[in-house]
Amino acid sequence: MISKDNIYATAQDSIRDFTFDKSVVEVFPDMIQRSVPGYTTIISTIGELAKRFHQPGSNIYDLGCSLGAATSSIRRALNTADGQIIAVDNSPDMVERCNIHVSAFKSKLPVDVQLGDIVDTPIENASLVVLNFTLQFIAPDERQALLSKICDGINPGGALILSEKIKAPDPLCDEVLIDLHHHYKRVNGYSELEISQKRSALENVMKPRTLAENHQLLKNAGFSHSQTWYQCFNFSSLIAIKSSITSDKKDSQ
Ligand code: GEK
Repeated sequence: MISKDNIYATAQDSIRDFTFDKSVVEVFPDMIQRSVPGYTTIISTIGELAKRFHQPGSNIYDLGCSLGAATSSIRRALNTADGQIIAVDNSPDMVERCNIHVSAFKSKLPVDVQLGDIVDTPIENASLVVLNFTLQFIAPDERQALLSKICDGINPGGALILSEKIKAPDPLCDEVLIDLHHHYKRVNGYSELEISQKRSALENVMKPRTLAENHQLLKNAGFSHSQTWYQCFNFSSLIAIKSSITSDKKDSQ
């Protein structure tokens, strides 16, 4: 049974910075479903993209895996034992629950769920890396190095799926996107109090950038191709592909 997210339903004297603790883990599937427009579409498309980019014997990384929704989608899509998924999260509560979900899902494709900071996770022999709404929680000045490390660890022809909350470069348009997102949350049953308390809790921990800034980070990292394949309001998902021609990285600089 999915527990309902009512973490911010009652007025709090002071709003603590948002953390992925036990109380969040309990309600996470409901929270992300009611807060992120297109989450279901993005999760199922990650499976489709895994079919396209998986290379036999390679690693697939799910970085900031939470409860393993992207991992499960990939395992549903790839009926193979030839490779493995490495799923990483730095929240011990998430990792503990993710392990339970992974064990309950029967699939040939093995999964190694690791507790760790994705900034320090080695990436090697990767055909697909998934950052599904995780980069936004990494300090802005650490994002370029992380994406460069990911690109270096991806095999030629492999890909990164980068889903992010974004901001619009034009302040008035950004306000429109934020209002549309708040309307989405209201329609999904969140009150004004919940919306505003959650917004305060995320203010210091989630730092969205524009789509153009994210594409630039991908290009600087060495991805020769990138495309926004999904956007609804201020939520987006990008696909970045490492060229199968190894000289491409030098050419694009
Ligand atoms: C999904 N991808 O359902 N290292 C490792 N994990 C981190 C780090 C870090 N430095 N920072 C944050 N996290 C998932 C949803 S949620 C997005 C991802 C959201 C983890 C954090 O613990 C949390 O589990 C996840 O990134 C972000 O497809 O809640 O908006």
